[in-house]
Amino acid sequence: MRIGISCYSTFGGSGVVAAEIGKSLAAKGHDVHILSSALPPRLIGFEDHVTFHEVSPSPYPLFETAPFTVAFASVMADVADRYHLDVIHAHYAIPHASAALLARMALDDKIKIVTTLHGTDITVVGRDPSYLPMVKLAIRASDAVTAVSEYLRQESIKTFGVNRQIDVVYNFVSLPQFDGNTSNCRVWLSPDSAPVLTHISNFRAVKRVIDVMRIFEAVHREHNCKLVMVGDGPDRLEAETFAREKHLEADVRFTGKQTDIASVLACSDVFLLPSSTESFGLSALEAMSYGVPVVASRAGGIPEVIRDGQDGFLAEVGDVDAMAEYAIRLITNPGLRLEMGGRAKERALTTFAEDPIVEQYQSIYQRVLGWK
Ligand code: GMT
Repeated sequence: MRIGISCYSTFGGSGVVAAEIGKSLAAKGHDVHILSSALPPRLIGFEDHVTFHEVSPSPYPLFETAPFTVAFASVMADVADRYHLDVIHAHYAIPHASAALLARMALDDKIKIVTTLHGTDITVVGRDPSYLPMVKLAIRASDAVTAVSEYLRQESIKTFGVNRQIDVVYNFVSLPQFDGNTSNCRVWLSPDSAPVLTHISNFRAVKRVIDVMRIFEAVHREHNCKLVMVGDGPDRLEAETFAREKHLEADVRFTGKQTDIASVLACSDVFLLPSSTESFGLSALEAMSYGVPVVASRAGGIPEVIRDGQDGFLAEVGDVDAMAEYAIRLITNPGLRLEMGGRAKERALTTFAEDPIVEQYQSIYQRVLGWK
């Protein structure tokens, strides 16, 4: 098949998943074209059968902001026409699904559209009146729609009054298994071999990074430990200020955006994800794949990924005391941490393994094309 994949070039979930799906499909021999405003971080390195197309709207004095959706639709239509694409897979409804519908019109409906809903395109920004009608249209008019969790599928139906099939296709983990010597990165992260707590996100409000800091403050009050904060975003400055004001700086490391999260996760002891909502929580799954137990909020799709008490611990959103208690239980019980981490890794590498999930997408493409 000849497949177009549109996504954000983010370090965060939907851009990661889209790029990894593209690489996996290309490895199966499909012709994959990835469209984004910049090269997605996971697309570094040459991948046979993958072509990247940058979407860069031209400015014009009349435009207050360049019409990104129109520019995206134009590139989609042009690439689909020139490379005879069979299907466009739009990741994150805004604006990729709307752009894909425009491109399909430009191509006289000679292409199929699959839209994957990732999270805040439904639960946060998608509800905003300035986007809601177009998200609703995208769900209704796409040839197939998938959601990354059963939670998100139900939220989509509830929020948009959708009465069409929405397939649940989970995210998968596709990080290299760390074969390095973890003692090296431990020296970097924790010279005194103190336990390492880790958080990775885009530091936006939904991630509740100040709860991460408060959890660490509570644990650190009783036990020597380190906190590694990977990523960047609007709440990073507040988190750094918290560390300074609470005199935690010596034991907290803000790395900024990182492509090599394998090294950090391979040397982590507990992963913290206290988000107010997560349709899935890809960062937690990636931690699990390195045998790192997760302390997270019982929100959104997280309970579909982390089995409470088996792969980690879940607490109510905002319950920092409970999350700190769980983190302390894990860092003071190496046996528990190893046992939970082992179950977490087993679950990550089987239930959320790449091949079966990519084959689900492949099957959906064939279904909408009438090829099966
Ligand atoms: O919606 C966002 O905050 C961004 C989005 C992304 O592009 O990272 O995250 C969503 O998609 C990820 C990949 O499917 C999921 O793992 C995240 O849970 C989801 N974020 C939220 O639902 C808040």
